[in-house]
Amino acid sequence: MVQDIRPSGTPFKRLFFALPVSDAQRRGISQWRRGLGLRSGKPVPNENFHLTLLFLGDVDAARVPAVCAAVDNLARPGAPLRLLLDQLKTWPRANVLVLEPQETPAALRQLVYGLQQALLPLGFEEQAREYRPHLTLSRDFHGQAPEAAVAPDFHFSARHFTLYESRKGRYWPLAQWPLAG
Ligand code: 2AM
Repeated sequence: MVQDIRPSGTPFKRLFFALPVSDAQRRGISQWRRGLGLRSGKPVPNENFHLTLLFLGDVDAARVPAVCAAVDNLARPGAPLRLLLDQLKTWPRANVLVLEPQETPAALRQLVYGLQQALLPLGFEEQAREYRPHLTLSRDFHGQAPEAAVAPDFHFSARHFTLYESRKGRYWPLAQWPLAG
């Protein structure tokens, strides 16, 4: 398998935890996005839609099993995570166009907090920024969010969360954990 290699010769992977998006929902969001007629930015490919929980960045490949083991013992919400993506926003500093929920479920905050805490002993630092659930629609986006003719109203539900590797513009699931049961 082709590996990304540090100058020191150590293989690494670019990793993040996220809630996956179902195929049906990808199609729905992509179709709705087409209706926005975006003129700025690079649209995120449908197959890459996700809701980031925690971005880890470049991690030595040999540490992936330890990352997974740390997460194995995490307290889970005990039920699917549901949220309503009903806000179209720009994040001007990150230059992204995103879908956000108006309300962030407490169980989602707890999951993200739990992930951060579980990974502290492995040397991953706590995130300085406040967690904001979002689904990125477009990157390198400049200007204001367009007026949507049809207001966003995506009822999102996740039964598990996933550790992804970002490689060559695609996201590859490495491991997943159920949220309930
Ligand atoms: P995303 O657009 O794929 O979700 C590293 O900064 C990555 O973490 C960003 O590319 C973004 O990935 C995600 N991110 C940035 N700010 C965030 C925030 N406040 N809450 C959650 N995820 C964030």
